Amino acid sequence: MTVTLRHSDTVVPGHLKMRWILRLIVSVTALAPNHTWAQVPPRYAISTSFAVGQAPGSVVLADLNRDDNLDIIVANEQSHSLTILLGDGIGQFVAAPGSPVPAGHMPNDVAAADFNGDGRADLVTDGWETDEVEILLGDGRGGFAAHATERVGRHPYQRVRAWDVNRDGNVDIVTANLRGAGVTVLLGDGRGEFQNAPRSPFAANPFPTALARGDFNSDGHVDLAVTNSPSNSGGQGQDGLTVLLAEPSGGWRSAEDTPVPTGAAPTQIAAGDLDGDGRDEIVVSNMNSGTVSTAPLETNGRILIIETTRVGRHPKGIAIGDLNGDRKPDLVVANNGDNDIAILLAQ
Ligand SMILES: [Ca+2]
Ligand SMILES: [Ca+2]
Ligand SMILES: [Ca+2]
Ligand SMILES: [Ca+2]
Repeated sequence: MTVTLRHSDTVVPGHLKMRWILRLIVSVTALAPNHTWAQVPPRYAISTSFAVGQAPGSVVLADLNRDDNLDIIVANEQSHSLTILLGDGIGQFVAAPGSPVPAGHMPNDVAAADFNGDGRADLVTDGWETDEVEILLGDGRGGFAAHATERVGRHPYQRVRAWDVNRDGNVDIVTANLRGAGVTVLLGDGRGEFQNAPRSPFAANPFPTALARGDFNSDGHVDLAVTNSPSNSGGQGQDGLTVLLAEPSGGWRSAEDTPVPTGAAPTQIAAGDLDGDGRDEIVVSNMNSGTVSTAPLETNGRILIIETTRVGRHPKGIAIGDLNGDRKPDLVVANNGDNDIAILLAQ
């Protein structure tokens, strides 16, 4: 592991009451001695490799057969199928009966949740070409059967998520529609059926590429945030961030003056309460700027963009969590162009 102490690239926005210092860049290939402050990342060895379908895209972990061992779902875009691998809890996997499971047309992303309330995990996949999501119901043993398709916006590519967005106890489905300039919300009835939320899809500006949820104005309703990345999608428009605020009557409306410009090619997004003020903030990785932006919603409803710090080349994946046990949320960013990750510890 190589550990490089970088300059303190801090931001101290007055009302954010928070600063991050880019503390270390962790390369996953070697180990540097005598750095007690740097947690040594786990080392990995490939235990087994499994053949899956063609052009596997997303991979998701869930316990599909209720044995408390995590199982693996892989979306095979070019084989139009899902590979289901059942885990034994000690690192070995076997293909579930019926795997690979046919799944729509060009599934790229997949999410697992119980859509029909039988306690068994179900799946939803996106369909790049058909502008649909496909819902597959689980049998609790790792098998899945096609249940329904639901039309969403154009090219729901790579972003299908399952949450209870309206907090009625039933899991819903959300897609960001890359070429539909919108977000589709399908409300579940808890019995496996879905219907578009009133007024869905919700306008979310051109080329939404990534999706996160949070309560950005602390009104108790789940809001949505998407990155808009026309520069990275062969399109026209403003790279930036769009926040869709939940309306008490249902539905979402975009916050004022969106998309708010971020760095270049905002690619991934995460949300969480970064500063402990009870409202969630948004973080975005700007792939072509090499930076991360932080975005709180101000009390006047406007989004403030703070381009926090340089993290590396082509940052993509971003995640929030308390990495050092001080109860402050830290950030991890995957630098696609550097083959390393940046860890930003909250100060
Ligand atoms: Ca399992
Ligand atoms: Ca189920
Ligand atoms: Ca719901
Ligand atoms: Ca809200």
